[in-house]
Amino acid sequence: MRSISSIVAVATAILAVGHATSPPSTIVSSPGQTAKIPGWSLQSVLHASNDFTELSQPGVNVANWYRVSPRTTIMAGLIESGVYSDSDLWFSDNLNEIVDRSVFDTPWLYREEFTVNPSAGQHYFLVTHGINSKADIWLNGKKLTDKDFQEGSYGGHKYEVTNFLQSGSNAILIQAYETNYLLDSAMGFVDWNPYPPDNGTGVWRDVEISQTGPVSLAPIRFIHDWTPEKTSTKITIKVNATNLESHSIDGTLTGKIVLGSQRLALTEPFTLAGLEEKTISMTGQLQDPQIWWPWLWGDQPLYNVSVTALVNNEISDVAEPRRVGIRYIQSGLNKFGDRTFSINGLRFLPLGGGYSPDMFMRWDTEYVRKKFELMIDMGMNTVRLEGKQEHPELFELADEMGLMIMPGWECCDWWEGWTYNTDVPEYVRFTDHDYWVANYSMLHEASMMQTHPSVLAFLVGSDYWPDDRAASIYVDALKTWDWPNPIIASAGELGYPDILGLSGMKMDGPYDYVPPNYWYGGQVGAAFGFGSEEGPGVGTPEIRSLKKFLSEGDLNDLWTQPDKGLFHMSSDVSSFYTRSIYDDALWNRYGPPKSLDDYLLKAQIMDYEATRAEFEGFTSLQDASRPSTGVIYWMMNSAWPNLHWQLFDYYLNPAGSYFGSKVGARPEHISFSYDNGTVYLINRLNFLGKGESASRWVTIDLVDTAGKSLYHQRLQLHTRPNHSQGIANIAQAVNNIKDVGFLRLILSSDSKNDVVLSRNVYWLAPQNDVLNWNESNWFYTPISTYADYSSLQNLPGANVVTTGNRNSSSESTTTLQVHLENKSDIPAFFIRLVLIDSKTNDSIDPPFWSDNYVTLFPQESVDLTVSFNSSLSASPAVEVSGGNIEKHVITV
Ligand SMILES: *[C@@H]1O[C@H](CO)[C@@H](O)[C@H](O)[C@H]1NC(C)=O
Ligand SMILES: *[C@@H]1O[C@H](CO)[C@@H](O)[C@H](O)[C@H]1NC(C)=O
Ligand SMILES: *[C@@H]1O[C@H](CO)[C@@H](O)[C@H](O)[C@H]1NC(C)=O
Ligand SMILES: *[C@@H]1O[C@H](CO)[C@@H](O)[C@H](O)[C@H]1NC(C)=O
Ligand SMILES: *[C@@H]1O[C@H](CO)[C@@H](O)[C@H](O)[C@H]1NC(C)=O
Ligand SMILES: *[C@@H]1O[C@H](CO)[C@@H](O)[C@H](O)[C@H]1NC(C)=O
Ligand SMILES: *[C@@H]1O[C@H](CO)[C@@H](O)[C@H](O)[C@H]1NC(C)=O
Ligand SMILES: *[C@@H]1O[C@H](CO)[C@@H](O)[C@H](O)[C@H]1NC(C)=O
Ligand SMILES: CC(=O)N[C@H]1CO[C@H](CO)[C@@H](O)[C@@H]1O
Repeated sequence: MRSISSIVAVATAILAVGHATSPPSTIVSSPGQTAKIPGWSLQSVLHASNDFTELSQPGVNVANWYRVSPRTTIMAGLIESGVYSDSDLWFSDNLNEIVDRSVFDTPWLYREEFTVNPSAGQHYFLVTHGINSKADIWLNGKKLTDKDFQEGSYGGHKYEVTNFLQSGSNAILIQAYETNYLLDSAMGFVDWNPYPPDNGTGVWRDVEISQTGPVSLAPIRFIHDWTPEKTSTKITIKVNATNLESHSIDGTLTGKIVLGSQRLALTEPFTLAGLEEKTISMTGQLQDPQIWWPWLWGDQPLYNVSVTALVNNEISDVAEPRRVGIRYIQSGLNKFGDRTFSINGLRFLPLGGGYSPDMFMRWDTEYVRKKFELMIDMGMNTVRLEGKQEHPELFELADEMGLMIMPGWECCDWWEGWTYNTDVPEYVRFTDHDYWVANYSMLHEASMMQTHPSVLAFLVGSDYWPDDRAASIYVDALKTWDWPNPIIASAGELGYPDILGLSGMKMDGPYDYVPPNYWYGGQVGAAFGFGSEEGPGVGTPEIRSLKKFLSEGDLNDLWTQPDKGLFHMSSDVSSFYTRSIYDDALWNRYGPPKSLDDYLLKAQIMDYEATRAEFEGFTSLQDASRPSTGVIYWMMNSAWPNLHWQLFDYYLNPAGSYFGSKVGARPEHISFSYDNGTVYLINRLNFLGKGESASRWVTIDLVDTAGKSLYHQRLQLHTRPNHSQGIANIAQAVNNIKDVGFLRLILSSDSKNDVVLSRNVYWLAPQNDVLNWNESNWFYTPISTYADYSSLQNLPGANVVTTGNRNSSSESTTTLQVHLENKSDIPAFFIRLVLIDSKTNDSIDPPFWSDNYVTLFPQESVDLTVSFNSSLSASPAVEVSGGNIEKHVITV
């Protein structure tokens, strides 16, 4: 530890230099301004002075501390500073090996200096939005708050600091205390992945400084009374204003709501008694409001809202600018007690995935934008956040892109410390203080989310429901913020608080492998009701991604040690540390792998059919006698390079699970029920004339492995928006399959099949997998007899001619067209196309394929397109490989 006297000596020298250069600019300089602390110096208490009075004064030399970005957990800061690198940390089991964990058992310090020039009548605030897991904050040698108040990942507070500041340099010092997921209000990873070595400790969200006049404003609340069919809506903006002076103050609140030429100006005079806080409302009428829709159904018009408090005709404060959307959400339980949603009066079937942040909570707007683009490309419409609410930008992205967000609290740790929760240790129980933290967390997150049209509902519990005391705290906090959306007790149905009632959401698994016919089985997690988190446990990355994080030994284990615990699966305390259940199915259904390549091909085939069946199950049965009402795939993506529970990998490469989902979630689609041979016509579009129907043609073909036709049928029929209907049953034809048959369903809008809306190919065995439903547990249903697809290994080779050309290029996006032609009389099975850079042989991620992992019938040809960000490669190529074709590369 360095001595204080040397710190002071160096500091003096630095100040002297400071005087010689131009004075630093002020962080805020007029009322209504808010600025983020632009970065931090970061150090462990083990390597810093313990005299915080001194350390939190301006001028201290912290040149040998780490210099990090404004939102940075300790691990994120150490990576940013080059102590660790992603590629090293992620490789093999390095995360367990190379990190010095001893430094995370004690607090860390975040320090920064900023300049203000306060004068009389001005007020200054320090605003936090959550620090992991709790913190003391010092300003200019004085303690502002301590860890019993500034507590929780979502504990945001606004501190008046006027009396702490001085003209010129000011210093802020934050001591962030180590996080224990079971005892602290934080963001745990449960069984998702190994825990970050620092448990996410640190200043993970922004810290801001704001300046106001005598009256300050809180964030706004946006309320409207629009319901479908109304051509005009009442708009109300509410905001809490606080008089910071001890005498009464008169002022005016002004608001502007702007979208293109639509503009609503609001104004409201106010009087505040000394030190009074009160809600001020402004109301106006908006003619012909532009309505916000989920992406599949319409546009996402967003109105800019700005609100200013004027005192003596001068700006006293400006509320944080927000963009709002006008839409109408309803939710309830149907007669089976299943959760339903409608948006703008239309039945809404949530199809989505569970979101994971980066393991070190690093926020990258462009990375998340790409995740959302991939979701939309797959046909998904909903993102579930289980306890990882990230930042306002996530909601802004969703607002702009038309994705619905289902935020909520997390399971299995502090957040569910209820007396009846037997899944956490008995010492994990809410104290009075924990209820207090929960209240502040809910208030803060409500303030962040209230204005966002993308928010579908808030889940105040995950596996367990909050007890009555916590439930009423959450509900009151949400109501305080005029929460306009459904509030749901939990993501499961173990129990519920009276104030909220049943959730109507099931959490019965699966989380591990189940075969495609599972989803039609009418039991446990099958496609009926609302599945809040479920999936067949798949998501195997392709080889180029695997090589980035697995050693030769790990890669070898993957196909030779099917029961081995693997570091890149879930955490080692979970039921998902091995791939045993999945591998059993792979070995039995597709035959023992002969090589890593063979294993990965079979894994992609399994992943594809598994995710396709889940989404087809939930979409085809939306009008069944007990309808499916929504499903959240477990999980959409991973916190780190992972081997399962994802629809695209950490590097944004899509593989089998992605393209299976993309087919299964097509808005207009034709699908096959593995269970009883029904062919379904699926329509999730709501706009096709709202209830009108349109003419469609369906072509059904079944061939054997030699390409010989076993069945052919052509139907003309009508599709109805927002409906799924059984249109044929081909169970008898499927019974004629000897070893494996190929079923192709084509849906087109014209008699010549020129406009194909959906093309969908299945490989089918004579016997389905047999599920042992009675042995179902919370994470899967065992298979007692496996379907036999092993003859797919012996398909004769098919001759597929592949050509590519550059379809279009712009500065931002390049689109390639790939033509595939099967010149053979036999099917060409499971052709996977990988977009690569021809110079580096790396994959170009993310690629947006119109379709991929396709199976071609004899003599069939298809045209596919792929688009990617032009900056990623100037020399793209496509690697072609698959079931029964030779691997080759075509340059484009
Ligand atoms: C992280 O939290 C777990 C409890 O979930 C605890 O056992 C562990 O000690 C914590 N790690 C640190 C560095 O505090
Ligand atoms: C709305 O605000 C954004 C910035 O938040 C700005 O880019 C945009 O031009 C504004 N739109 C209108 C219609 O004022
Ligand atoms: C606004 O102020 C009133 C009066 O102090 C208070 O009851 C209410 O909880 C505040 N609302 C918000 C959203 O902070
Ligand atoms: C939650 O916090 C708000 C704001 O401080 C307060 O008005 C309310 O009484 C608190 N609720 C409970 C149950 O403590
Ligand atoms: C097939 O199963 C669905 C439910 O999954 C059922 O509605 C339908 O009647 C069944 N059809 C036949 C022909 O058994
Ligand atoms: C969508 O289908 C449901 C169930 O059949 C029906 O209640 C609803 O009115 C339909 N909505 C539209 C817009 O067709
Ligand atoms: C499953 O359990 C039910 C109810 O206990 C029983 O009726 C049925 O025979 C069982 N099925 C099998 C295959 O064991
Ligand atoms: C690009 O591909 C699309 C879809 O196949 C096609 O309609 C379009 O004509 C192609 N454009 C060019 C320039 O080749
Ligand atoms: C290599 C191969 O399978 N070639 C076949 C391609 O398709 C044509 C047309 O069916 C056959 O004649 C070839 O034998």
